[in-house]
Amino acid sequence: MSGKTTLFKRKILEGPLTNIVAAHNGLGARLAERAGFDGIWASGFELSASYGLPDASLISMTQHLDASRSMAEATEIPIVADIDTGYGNAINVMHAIERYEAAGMAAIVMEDKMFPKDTSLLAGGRQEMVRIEEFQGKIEAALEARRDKDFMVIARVEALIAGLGQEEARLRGEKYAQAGADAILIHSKSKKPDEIVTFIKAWRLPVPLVLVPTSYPDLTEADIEKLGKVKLVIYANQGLRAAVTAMEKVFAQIRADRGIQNADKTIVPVEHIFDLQKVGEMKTREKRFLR
Ligand code: SPV
Ligand code: MG
Repeated sequence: MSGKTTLFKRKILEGPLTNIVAAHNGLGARLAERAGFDGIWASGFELSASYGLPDASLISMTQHLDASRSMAEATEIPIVADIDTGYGNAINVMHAIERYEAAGMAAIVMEDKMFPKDTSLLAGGRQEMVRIEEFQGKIEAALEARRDKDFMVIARVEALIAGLGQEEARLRGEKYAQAGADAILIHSKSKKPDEIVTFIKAWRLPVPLVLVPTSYPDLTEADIEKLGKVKLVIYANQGLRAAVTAMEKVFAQIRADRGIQNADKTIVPVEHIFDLQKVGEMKTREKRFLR
């Protein structure tokens, strides 16, 4: 159906390291595309934060699906949807896969935590894992539900996040790969890349790995390429954090100045936003069709 899924899968399996960046709406997705990223991470963390909510299964599947769809509609590049735990059991997963595939996603990532989940990077977060067999069933359900075999099902291992150690993480990664996952995302909240590097070195299966280096930002793409085996890197929240950095600064300036006289010079003009909204395209249409 979609050449996008095939091209994306081939790029991940055969190409050099693929990079994607998080967004949670059409505007952010368009900025990511214009910046030259290979794709977009439809982040549950970012979307939850945009509602002012914790990333703890509080937003619904349809809320996340709508946001993901709006990003797919606003861009040409592939979207990898973060479907958290799959919104329940294997039956919920099948429903989610059908909907996300129909919404034009190129891939999904599903994590092996219990529903409702808690966010991964929170110190002292509630990290409860599902049984390996249960998650294998969820992966198999996802594979069965997809119509396009190139729509990637990426399984996310949270064992390091839950403090269960390398053995458990490796076992889970292998079991999920055996269940048919197209790639394995290994997540870590360690401030140094050591535990991720240990995992990568011990990884023996031909299934590619995926990293989210939020908590170990010193590991660059060049470093990751040298390690091999990792085919996708996800920058999971830098856009949101950049927006918060900028908004806090500008809002403080406006309050301090009791006006926008200084802040205005530090922000993009409205014409820049018009351009991001593709107002020009609309105007061309107006000329042709408004009579
Ligand atoms: C997200 O961006 O929603 C993620 C990555 O799943 S993390 O926040 O590190 O769990
Ligand atoms: Mg998430």
